[in-house]
Amino acid sequence: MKNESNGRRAPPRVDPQRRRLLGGAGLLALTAGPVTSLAAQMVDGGEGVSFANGPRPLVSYPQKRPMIRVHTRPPHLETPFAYFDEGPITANDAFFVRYHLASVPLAVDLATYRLTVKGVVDRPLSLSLAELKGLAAPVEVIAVNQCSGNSRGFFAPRVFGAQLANGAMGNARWIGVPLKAVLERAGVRAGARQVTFDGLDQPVLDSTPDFRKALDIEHALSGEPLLAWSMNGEDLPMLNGYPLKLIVPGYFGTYWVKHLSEIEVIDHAFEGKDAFFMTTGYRVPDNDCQCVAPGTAAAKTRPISTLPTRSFITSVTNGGSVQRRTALKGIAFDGGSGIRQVEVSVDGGQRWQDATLGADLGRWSFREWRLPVAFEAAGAATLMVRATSNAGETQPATADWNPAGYRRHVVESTRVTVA
Ligand SMILES: Nc1nc2c(c(=O)[nH]1)N[C@H]1C(S)=C(S)[C@@H](COP(=O)(O)O)O[C@H]1N2
Ligand SMILES: [Mo]
Repeated sequence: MKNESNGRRAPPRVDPQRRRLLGGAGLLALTAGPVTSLAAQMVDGGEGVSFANGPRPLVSYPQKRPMIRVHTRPPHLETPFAYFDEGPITANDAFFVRYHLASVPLAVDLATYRLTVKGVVDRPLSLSLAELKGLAAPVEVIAVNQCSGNSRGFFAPRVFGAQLANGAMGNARWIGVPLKAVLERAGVRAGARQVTFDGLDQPVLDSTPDFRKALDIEHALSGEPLLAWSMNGEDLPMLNGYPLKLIVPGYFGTYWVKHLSEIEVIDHAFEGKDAFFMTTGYRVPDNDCQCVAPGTAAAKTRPISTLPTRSFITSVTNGGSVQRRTALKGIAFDGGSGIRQVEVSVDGGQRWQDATLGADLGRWSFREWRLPVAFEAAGAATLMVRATSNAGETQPATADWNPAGYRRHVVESTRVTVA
């Protein structure tokens, strides 16, 4: 993208009366005009040509600015990277969208919507959204939702799956009630082992597994997971899980079940056809690095869990240009210890300088960083950024590999031209 301000152009506006109701036609509509011209600019800037599949078009969906189309059925939208330079909170209309099942809710009627809680509990519950909101004092958390496959398109050798760049992540302020409070109201019985979560979206064919996730009972009762109805001070956008979403701070987005409608406490490890996204999908090699030699399979796997430490430059993207003296800016995050240090190199990794960290929005949040830099000469330069968490975890210089293309966390390089 040539100009940062282009990223804010022509956000598709939604008629407020349709906020909770996405017409089928609207959902599938690809608009011409501003979106198309913005797409042309993105291709110029390099973001659209990162992958062998060629340029990735921008599309318009209700409640969203132009987003990168990964696929349409079900909707899978990536955030254009330039949007991350607006600050450490990702706007609702810029937040990425991921679904697995083609039958996604286009409307939810709060008059009939219920969250049910069942299984090995003393008192099964059926709660309206209003009843849920009144069940306990609301809590607020700022946390990163990142897809396991974020940045998969950069894996070498390439792997199957959506060829994502770095925009399948976002950071928002969530308000809801602790999952723990809801489970305690239902009364978890002795012998409970896991808690499963299901949303309103459905497979089209009976033979397709439903999208359901499970957390261990200790994690579910830890006080960290939240049942949230508010995102950055507004109702959740429909495509991000209206009216209720499970927030699992520090964990990959796959656990953050959208349109949450059913919670079941079970006395065994989740299994069966509808456990597919726990027992087959979203698994990583069961070893310390969660990685294997490129091209090989893991002997043993386990469910993916927490976010590794990552950092990005947001003020300039790959293929962009910078002045001889410029202020670099970006974001860093980890799986919940918080960011201790961010280092930046403007000479391809030979020398590193400490960046200044921005406001601390909590240990689950993006942490902004800034650094004024001076280049010795005009021409090509490689910028790098490396974060270290409070837990002492830093980013590797070379990428590790796993067959599903999950958890990319290598030090990223941004190639720029110094004017
Ligand atoms: N109901 C439902 N919830 C879901 C999914 C889904 O397919 N259905 N996908 C999960 C995955 S893999 C991700 S990465 C996040 C994406 O959240 P978002 O679409 O709000 O950005 O939603 C999660 N929750
Ligand atoms: Mo995901």
